[in-house]
Amino acid sequence: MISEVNEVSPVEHKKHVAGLEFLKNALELSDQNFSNLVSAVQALQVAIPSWALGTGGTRFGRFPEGGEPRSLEEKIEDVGIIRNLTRATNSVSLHIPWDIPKDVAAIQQMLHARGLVIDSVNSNTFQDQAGQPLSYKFGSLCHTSDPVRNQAIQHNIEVIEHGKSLGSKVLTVWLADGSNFPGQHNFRRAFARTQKSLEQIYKAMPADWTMLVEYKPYEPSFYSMVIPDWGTSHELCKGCGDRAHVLVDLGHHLPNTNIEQIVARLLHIGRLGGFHFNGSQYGDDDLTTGAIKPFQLFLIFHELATGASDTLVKNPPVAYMIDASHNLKDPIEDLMISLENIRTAYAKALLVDIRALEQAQHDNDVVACEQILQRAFQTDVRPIVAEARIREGGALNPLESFRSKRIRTELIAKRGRKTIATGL
Ligand code: LRH
Ligand code: MN
Repeated sequence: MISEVNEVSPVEHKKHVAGLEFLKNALELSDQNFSNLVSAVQALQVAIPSWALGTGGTRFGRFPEGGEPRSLEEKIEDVGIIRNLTRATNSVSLHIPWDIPKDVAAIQQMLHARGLVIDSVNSNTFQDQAGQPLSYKFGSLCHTSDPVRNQAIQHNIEVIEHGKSLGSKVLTVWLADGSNFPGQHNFRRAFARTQKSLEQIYKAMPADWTMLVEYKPYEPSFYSMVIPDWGTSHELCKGCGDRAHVLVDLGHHLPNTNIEQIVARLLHIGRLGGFHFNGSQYGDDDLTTGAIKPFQLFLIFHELATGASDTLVKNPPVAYMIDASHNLKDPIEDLMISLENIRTAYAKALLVDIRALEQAQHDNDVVACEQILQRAFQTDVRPIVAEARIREGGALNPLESFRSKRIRTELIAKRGRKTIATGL
C-alpha cells in the first residue's frame, strides 16, 4: 500500500528552514507578511483533469508506460496521490461520457476519503459515441439540422444531471464546431444557432451553476471555429446570462497572442470564468504548464493578483484547472510539475510591489515598470512553494517522493501495462 505520510528528514527540514529564513530576510518581510504569502500560495488549488492521467498521444503515435487508470475510480486514486504529495489540488474535472460513474455513492466515498471534490463537468459533442443516432461530423450546437442540435443540447443537459449527482456546479462547454473550407459555413447563422443552443442549455442549469464557454482558434476544424476567440465566447456568455463566463485555455491562442492582456480585459468586464493551464510552443500542444513560457505565466498571475486587489474589479471566483496531455512524461509527474510551476508563478506575482508599479506607470517610467516586475520574477520562491506544501503534510519534494516510493511501479504491478483509450 502506498504510504500516505510524507516524512521530511531533520536534515532536509533544517535546509528548508534556512532557505525560508534567507528569502524572508532578502524580501525584508515581517514574519506575518511572509506567513500570509505562504498562506496565499496554500490557498491556490488547481483542479486535475480526469482525462490527463493516462498517456496522451498524437496521430503519429502513443507510447504508454503502463499503470494507467482503467476506470473513474483509478483516476480518482491517481488524483489522490497527486493531492497527497503536492497539497495543490482538491478537485477533479470530469469529461462525459468518458467518466460516467457506475456507482455514484462509491465515487463520493472515494472522493471524500481523499479530500477531493468534483470541480467542473465537461460535455463532449466533438466525438460520435457508439449507438449515437445523429453524427456531429458537421458540428453540434451550430449544426444546420434541428435534430442534431437538439441531440447536442440534450447531451449537455445529461452532463448537468451527472454533475448534480456528484456535487459539481460548473458545466464546461468546448465545441469542435467549425469548417474546413471557405463557403462551408455561413458564419453569422452558425453563430446564431450556437447562441440559441447555448441559451437552452443555460436555462436547463440549476440557479447556482456556472457555465464556462471555452474558445479555440483552430483544430479539429482548420478554416474556421464557431468559437475561435475570447470576444466570441464573451458575446455568447452575455447572450446566456450572468452565470456564463469565458474559459481561457492557454494553448488556444494563435502564436504571439498577448494572453495576459486578454485576462486583464476579461477581469475588467467581470467575465473571466477560469483557466485550462498548459504549456505550448506553437499550437494546442498541451505541454507542461510554464515549461515553455514561464514569464508569460507570471504575467498572467500578475494580472490576476492586481485584479484581485483592485476594488474596481467585479469578477466571480476564477476556476483554475490544468488541461494537458503527456506524450513523453509520466502523467502524475507531469501534473505535479505543472502544479509546482503554477504556484511558483503565483508566488512571484504576489511579490510585485503594486504601489511602486502604479506610481511608475503613472510617471511613465518604463524602465522602473519593467524592473519592478523583473525583481519579482527573478526571485527564487521555491522555499515558499515548498513551505505551502509541507505545512499541509505534503512532500518536501513530490517528484523525489513519487520516485523513491516507487509509486508508478506499484501502479503497474496493480494495473498492468495494458492501457485503455479514455480521452485524447
Ligand atoms: C480542447 C480541450 C477542451 C477539452 C479537451 C480535452 O482542445 O482543450 O478543453 O474538452 O481539450
Ligand atoms: Mn481545454
